Amino acid sequence: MASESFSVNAPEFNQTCSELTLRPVSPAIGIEVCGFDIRGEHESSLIDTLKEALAEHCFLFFRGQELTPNEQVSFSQRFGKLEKHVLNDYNLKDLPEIYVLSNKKENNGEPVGRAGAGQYWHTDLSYVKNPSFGSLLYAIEVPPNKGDTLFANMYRAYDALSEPMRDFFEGLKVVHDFAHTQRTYIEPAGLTKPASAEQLAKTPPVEQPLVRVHPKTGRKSLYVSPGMMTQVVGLNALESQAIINFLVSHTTQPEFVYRHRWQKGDLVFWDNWASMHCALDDYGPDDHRLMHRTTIEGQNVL
Ligand SMILES: O=C(O)CCC(=O)C(=O)O
Repeated sequence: MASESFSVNAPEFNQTCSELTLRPVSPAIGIEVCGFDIRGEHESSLIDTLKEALAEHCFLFFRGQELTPNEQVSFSQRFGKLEKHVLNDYNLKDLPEIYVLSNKKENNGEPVGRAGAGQYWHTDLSYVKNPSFGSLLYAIEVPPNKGDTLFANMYRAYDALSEPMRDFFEGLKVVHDFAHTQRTYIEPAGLTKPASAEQLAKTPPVEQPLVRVHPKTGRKSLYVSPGMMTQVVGLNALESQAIINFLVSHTTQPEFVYRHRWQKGDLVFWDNWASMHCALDDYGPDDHRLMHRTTIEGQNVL
């Protein structure tokens, strides 16, 4: 069969919609919101519908968007107050709510954004006391057929546990530490400059519950961020590492995971409380990738 006859995405992903349509992206996670222009004036009832779909399915995506940074910020603010990322060198100077992820360089050699971000399983800002509720990532430039992102559904991961394991996990806390991420992933990769002492001082280790109840759905999920977790509180080092290893292998099972193949103009919105994600490191310096992220605070939302 000629290769032209293959279609990578399910055909319905590429069909436009004459009216607003919400349709599942995969059995694991996600809803595609089709027939929706982010730039429009949106009734609160419509925003509420999106909030509900997000809380239930952990991941929304909107294809074919054409957004300025201000338009992305305005839409994101309909869901809550925005964070300014602690790695502030990568926030847009005149609009610091936009955090730039990119492997591109300016003519003077300065990075356009943060290279190699999130190339390990994590959920955003799990290393702060009130972790972010959601993040929106907008694809401005993507290398063809590379640089996909994996998303995993942590409700499903919780639901699949046996009763004794759920009982054991209930009430456990885990230490999440941004400095650990820097030491383990960022510094060895050498793609971006390490966080400064001042930035690390703003992000001391925090304890997070291993099982979270989502305030909107009332459902339990595993709150797991492997790139940031260092210690299960109250367990000895061997026990703690065994539990962390188990959590990584359990939560990343294929049936909980969807792989997003980016197209320019995609806006993806994920719920950080009930999902985690991992950007794939399968492209080189000449495969240009440029994304803008907005991040919603974890307080006073929903
Ligand atoms: O670049 C990506 O695909 C994901 C980046 C990421 O992990 C993040 O923004 O938290």
